Amino acid sequence: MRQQKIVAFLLCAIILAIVAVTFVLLSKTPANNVLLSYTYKVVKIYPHDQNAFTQGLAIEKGFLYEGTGLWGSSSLRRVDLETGKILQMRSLPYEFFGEGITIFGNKIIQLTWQNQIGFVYDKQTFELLQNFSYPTEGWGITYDGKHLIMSDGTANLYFIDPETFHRVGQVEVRDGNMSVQRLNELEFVKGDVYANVWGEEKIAIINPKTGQVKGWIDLTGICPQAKQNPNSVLNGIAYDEETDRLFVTGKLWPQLFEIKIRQK
Ligand SMILES: [Ca+2]
Repeated sequence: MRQQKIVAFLLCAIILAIVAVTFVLLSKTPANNVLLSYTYKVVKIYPHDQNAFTQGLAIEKGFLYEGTGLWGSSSLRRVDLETGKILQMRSLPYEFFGEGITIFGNKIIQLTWQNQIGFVYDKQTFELLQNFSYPTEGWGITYDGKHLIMSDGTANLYFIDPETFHRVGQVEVRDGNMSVQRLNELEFVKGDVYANVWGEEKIAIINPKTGQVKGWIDLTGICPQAKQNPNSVLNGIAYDEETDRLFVTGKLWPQLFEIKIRQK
């Protein structure tokens, strides 16, 4: 009888220990998260205008669309992917510092940095169709098929109705419990938002529903020819849904890269 009690006591102790260890492990693991690390393989290198201060990048039917920044040299461009040749360009007035761009149907949307004004253009002619305003800075923008998704240099992503330009939601982007600041150029890729983080050679892969970072793409050293200029940083992601190709470039980079990502 005494032996049975000891065995029962030991069993209870073991079960309690297992429960306690499981609880500790779970409490240290961010919600539903296995953070994935990716590296890259360059598939092809294309020429890129090394005077383009790239702030927004998109691709459709083999044409690159690029928004550039700086006062006095901000522009919207249609670029031939293979040659890097500028096929069409619209310059912004001097007082506007261009930021992210995205394609929405037969329109192109372009943000400005501190002007709090976005521009809507006809995709073919680059004719200015309308302006809209927003209450923060403008950094990156992409389109998920339903909403425009915008960054403003903080850890927030804002969801915007593409017809009314009203904000209809926002999420804070977090890596585990840490908020991820300085979100910059964006791209919607197969249900996720890819985001450049300003000043870093890595891209966050974000679940736009929760804001949780699912993984990081480490692009360290991808452009050895980048100018020795602190402003010449990775910024520009374009995904071609039709051909499942991913492109990246940077501000003032002489090259644009088609990459495949793979888990480390
Ligand atoms: Ca983009």
